[in-house]
Amino acid sequence: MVNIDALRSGDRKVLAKLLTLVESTRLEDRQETEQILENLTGQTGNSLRIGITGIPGAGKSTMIEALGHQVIGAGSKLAVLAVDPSSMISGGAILGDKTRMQTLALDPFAYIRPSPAGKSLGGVARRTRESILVLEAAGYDVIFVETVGVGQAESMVSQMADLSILMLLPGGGDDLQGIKRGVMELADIVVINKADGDLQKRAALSEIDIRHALEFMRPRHRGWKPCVLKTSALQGEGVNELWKVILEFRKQTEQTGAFRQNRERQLCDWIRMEAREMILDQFDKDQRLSTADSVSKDAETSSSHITAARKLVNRFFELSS
Ligand SMILES: Nc1nc2c(ncn2[C@@H]2O[C@H](COP(=O)(O)OP(=O)(O)OP(=O)(O)O)[C@@H](O)[C@H]2O)c(=O)[nH]1
Ligand SMILES: [Mg+2]
Repeated sequence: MVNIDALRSGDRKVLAKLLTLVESTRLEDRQETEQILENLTGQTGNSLRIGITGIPGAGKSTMIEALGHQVIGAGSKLAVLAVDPSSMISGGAILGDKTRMQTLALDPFAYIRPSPAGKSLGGVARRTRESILVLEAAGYDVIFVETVGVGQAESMVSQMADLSILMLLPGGGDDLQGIKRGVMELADIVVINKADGDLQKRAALSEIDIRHALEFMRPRHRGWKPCVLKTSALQGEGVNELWKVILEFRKQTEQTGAFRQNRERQLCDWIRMEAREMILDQFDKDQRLSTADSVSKDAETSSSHITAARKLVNRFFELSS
């Protein structure tokens, strides 16, 4: 059993062990994880959860590292969860991140956790959410969830973050780098990174384009209008400003109540998702429903596969009531 007191007092070994447990899909580990999460209730929820998404190489990790030093300098503890949903396909390109955030990885007030490949987006989402809770119980007050943008990933992150940062590269032109409108709509702050050297001019053009595009978008949180910022994570330019905007977001949305509302909505969605998983799990496990005999009997006695499926559902609910 994991020692929760040690977790709270900042024992990194215990933290790593617990995160490994959360990531495990073995049944016994799952049961232990659920027990531990029960015991953590009341000690979670106290962090600022920041999602940061963008194409590979946009500079997400470099930015987190630059912001990280500010966060730690201001007396906070920072954690980074590097989630790579594309690892389901590619085998995990993001794992190099730990080495990229080198100085942060050495800081005793920072904790960086690259996420191993997951089988499904749902599994990755659950694990990331639960890891956030564990990190909060361990006293981390700012948690970054870094993920490569692959369409669904942005929406997954926005379902667990208090605010979402979308990181773009200077593009120019009006195509917005093929960024789909839906992805922009999920951002509270858009950052145009690598606004340095030869790219400065293009970054300025991109900023105009994006500011214009954002004007026509519906804000996600009451009291917050999505904004755009130019940065150079590498040279540390615009990093202070970005942190200020992040704090301003928190202040504004706390004042309007949108911050709390967002958390409540996320919790409700999460509960529904878990419930759905539980139902599916029970359905799949129930031998009485999975025997070919019973299903083929339904098929024989039904006018169509839809009627047969409905019979199966009814039997499931009868058996589980
Ligand atoms: N010129 C310039 N290069 C940058 C800047 N930020 C990051 N880079 C470089 O871009 C490359 C990718 O940076 P990362 O921070 O690893 O990018 P990432 O978005 O985390 O990449 P993935 O995790 O692979 O998706 C590195 O070589 C960085 O040094 C910047 O502001 N300006
Ligand atoms: Mg990265």
